[in-house]
Amino acid sequence: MLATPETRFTLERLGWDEFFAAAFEVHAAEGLLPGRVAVQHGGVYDVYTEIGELHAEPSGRLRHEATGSGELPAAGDWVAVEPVEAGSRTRIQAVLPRRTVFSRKVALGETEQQVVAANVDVAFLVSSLNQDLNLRRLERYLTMAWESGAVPVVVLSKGDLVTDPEAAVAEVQAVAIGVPVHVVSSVTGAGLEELLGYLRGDRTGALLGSSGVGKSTLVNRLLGEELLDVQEIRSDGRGRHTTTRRELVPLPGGGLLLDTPGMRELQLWDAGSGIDDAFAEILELAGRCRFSDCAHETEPGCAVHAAIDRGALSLDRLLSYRKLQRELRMLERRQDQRARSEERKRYRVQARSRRKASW
Ligand SMILES: Nc1nc2c(ncn2[C@@H]2O[C@H](COP(=O)(O)OP(=O)(O)OP(=O)(O)O)[C@@H](O)[C@H]2O)c(=O)[nH]1
Ligand SMILES: [Mg+2]
Ligand SMILES: [Zn+2]
Repeated sequence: MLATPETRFTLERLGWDEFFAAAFEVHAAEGLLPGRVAVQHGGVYDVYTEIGELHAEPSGRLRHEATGSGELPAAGDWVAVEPVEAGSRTRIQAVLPRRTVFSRKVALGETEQQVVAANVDVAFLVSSLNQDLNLRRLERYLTMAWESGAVPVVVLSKGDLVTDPEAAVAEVQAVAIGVPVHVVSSVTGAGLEELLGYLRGDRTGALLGSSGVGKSTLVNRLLGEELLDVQEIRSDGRGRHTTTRRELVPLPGGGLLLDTPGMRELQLWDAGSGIDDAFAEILELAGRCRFSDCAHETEPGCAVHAAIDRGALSLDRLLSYRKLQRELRMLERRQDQRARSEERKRYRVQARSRRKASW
């Protein structure tokens, strides 16, 4: 069911809980309304609220004080808006702290954060079974998912196109250690119930993966007949409904799915511990190397290389780990530089408002 101004959802149905309620208290005191961002298009946001769906723009202050696009609202964010009539335009005054955030770097060589999905509980990492499964790309997604704070689940899509997915599942399991792997098909419906299981209790799942792997088809399928209605002639004969684009959609049976556009390049953003989770077995092996500062190159007594020699670890995986590590170190250095220039910007903004206040 798509939200229209007449469609209202309770906050709980949208994933609201004590964490957000506590963060919202100060805004409630200002008479603001909580809402959750369904999608952003050209600087305007569609926001689900208890009074219906609103169109909102960030207030001048919010825009002004944001030090980067990462601080502006994104799909999945909880925001504080000025209360207005349902269906009309309003302003977003604040973005509530994010419980989880899936970010990437905007493009190679830049240090701008792009928030792909906010407040996601479960990150469905989708790869299609009919194309070449790219394990290295999956490792990248896993690193980002762990870093986001969401729980990763691997989804192998288009199961109807392969007769024996078992080999692919085994390959994936070897790099997605401890992560559930599901084979699904939007054509036959196989495996879809299992995915819904992760969203019980109105949790939010995001679909992440390359273009064409079937993310949007999966959302449509899980939305069921209600969405198909949208593409049919309206009963009052006034022509077609225009299908409104949404990224975050409440599912009929509970829970929400956040569809993301396919990403051509997935540059890491956070230089945190996600990589340690994604490559936990390498870290574990490293703990058994003779030298505590072993670089796993040519050192004697290297447990990582011993594991490669006996076939317990693939060399490709070690190389992939190194590549991501290098990328993160480089990013960290750039972010440090950027942090310093942001500090200066903040200082200027504060100095300006102090001047204003003294007028
Ligand atoms: N055989 C088969 N085809 C599928 C399945 N799911 C999706 N497709 C087809 O795959 C193509 C791409 O599907 P989309 O859902 O648009 O893929 P997407 O991941 O949303 O792509 P982007 O929006 O570009 O990121 C379409 O032609 C779908 O019909 C499936 O389970 N089986
Ligand atoms: Mg899509
Ligand atoms: Zn070593």
